[in-house]
Amino acid sequence: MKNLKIFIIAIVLAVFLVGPVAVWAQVPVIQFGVGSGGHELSPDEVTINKGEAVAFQVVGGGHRIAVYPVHESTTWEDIAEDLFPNCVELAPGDLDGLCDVTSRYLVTDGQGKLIVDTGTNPPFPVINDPTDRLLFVTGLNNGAIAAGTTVQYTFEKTGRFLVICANRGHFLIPTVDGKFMFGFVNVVGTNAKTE
Ligand SMILES: [Cu+2]
Repeated sequence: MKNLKIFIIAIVLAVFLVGPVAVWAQVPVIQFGVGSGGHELSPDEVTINKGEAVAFQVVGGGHRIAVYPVHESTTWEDIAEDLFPNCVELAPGDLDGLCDVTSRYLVTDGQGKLIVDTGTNPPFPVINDPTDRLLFVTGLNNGAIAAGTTVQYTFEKTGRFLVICANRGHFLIPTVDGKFMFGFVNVVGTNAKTE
């Protein structure tokens, strides 16, 4: 009888101590809008299993979230090279002065496939290319998502996915650190994740 009591107490403790930790560990959080200028993702790349979710925690204002599939070979540079050359460096490290956010940018992946067509502004103040887009989250009338909002999205297919802020200024203009407001989610087959 005493052993049974200890056994039950042990089970209850195990559920309380281990259960919640296991649940929290399943959904990686990407902070959406941190770093220099509040225009970076942190971390800017995560790997999950198919059928698992990522939580985008929106920090600060002005952000919209869009997700597009890209070829698995796609690097950070493959995306940035379609944005960066259109900006003029005002001073060493200061790249955000004369970037042209009104022009049309065609963003291609590691295989040269068109991923995001930004269109021009006007008429597109927000990047709104629906082709192959998996997720598009904005506030009312394409306005900004309220700061403090967490958007959780479950990835049902394996592959590599580009996550951008669909605010033209945030995506197209590099920060003083030379970063842009985009990142990647890698989705691997169930239980193939190595970490
Ligand atoms: Cu943003």
